[in-house]
Amino acid sequence: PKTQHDYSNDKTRQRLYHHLNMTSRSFSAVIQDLDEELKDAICLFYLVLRGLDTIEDDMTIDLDTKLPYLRTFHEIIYQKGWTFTKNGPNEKDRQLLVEFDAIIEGFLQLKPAYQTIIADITKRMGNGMAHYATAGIHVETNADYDEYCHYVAGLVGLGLSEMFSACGFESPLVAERKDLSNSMGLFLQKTNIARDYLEDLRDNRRFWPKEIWGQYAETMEDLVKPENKEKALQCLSHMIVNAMEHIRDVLEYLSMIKNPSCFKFCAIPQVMAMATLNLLHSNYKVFTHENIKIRKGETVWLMKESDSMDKVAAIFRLYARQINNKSNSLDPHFVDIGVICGEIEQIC
Ligand code: PS7
Ligand code: MN
Ligand code: MN
Ligand code: MN
Ligand code: MN
Ligand code: MN
Repeated sequence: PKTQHDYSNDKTRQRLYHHLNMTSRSFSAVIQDLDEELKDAICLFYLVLRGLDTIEDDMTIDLDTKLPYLRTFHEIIYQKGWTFTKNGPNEKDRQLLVEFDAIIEGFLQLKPAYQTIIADITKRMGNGMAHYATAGIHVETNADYDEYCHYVAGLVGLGLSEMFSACGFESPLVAERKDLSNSMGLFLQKTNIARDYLEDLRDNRRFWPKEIWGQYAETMEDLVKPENKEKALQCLSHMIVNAMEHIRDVLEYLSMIKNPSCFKFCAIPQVMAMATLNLLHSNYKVFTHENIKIRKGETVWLMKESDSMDKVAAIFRLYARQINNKSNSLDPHFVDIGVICGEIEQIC
């Protein structure tokens, strides 16, 4: 409970949570349920990175303009009054950047320890994004794929773990396990990249590594050709196995988290990713429809159930079984998927 009532501060907060609601479907609720000590810091962490990602995603900004913004975004967040109006009118989160002075104002009111964590992660993410946005540089190998996902999502896991340990809600061990924190982000990002095949390709963005798709087609866009349907589904299974490799780490990380509000915040996006992988597996819609999503009712159920390790483990087991049941025995990844799904049932 607040002891002081500062109305100007309330107005700043109101604007922040307005932007959070406008820019995130899934994160808005879980962030607002965090304990007071972390809520504003994580809300601002989200909004700063959402601003950075909006610049990365905007394919209407030429590279000579985009790359310097990405590389200096960690300095921009200290510049009171800064706004950005150069991005394309159709960019989904344009308004966040147009009113970015509100985010900066909130950021500057955070405890310095949280500001430092956010600025450090923003610097590393922005430079990583700039590297992969550079003309002629693409995600080619599986190592590139892990590196790109580390920049855009693994680093978020590292920063969040530092916040959990810094505020005393979690043991210092959580921040020390950078490997597990990284996997928390990679599992989410790889699921997102598998799902967004068509959307990203339409925007001329290619995140599926050539080391994987090259085993199934001559070019990445060839996967959508009807005559390549079987190969496309095999390639998709390969991407799903690659993502599922992070589940062991995800479950180990979640079993370290003791604070109930941190636990739900961490667990909900992970169970939603697992439900999404189940929806994607053997589903040709990945190559024909954009924006495949789990049902609203399923999301509501997952958000309600994800409040203990036992229940989260049960959810992972449930989807592992469904994924395994859907596998086609002629798929070259039939055995790999069976092994990982079997392992999930063992661990939990
Ligand atoms: C600070 C909560 C909990 C230890 C904006 C949460 C976009 C998958 O690419 O819109 O637009 O299709 O679905 C989130 C680890 C990051 C990783 C990354 C910041 C979990 C900028 C989420 C989120 C670490 C780069 C989803 C990474 O966006 O995708 C905070 C622990 C932002 C987390 C992006 C993707 C997030 C993502 P897209 P989405
Ligand atoms: Mn992006
Ligand atoms: Mn994005
Ligand atoms: Mn995406
Ligand atoms: Mn999205
Ligand atoms: Mn798009």
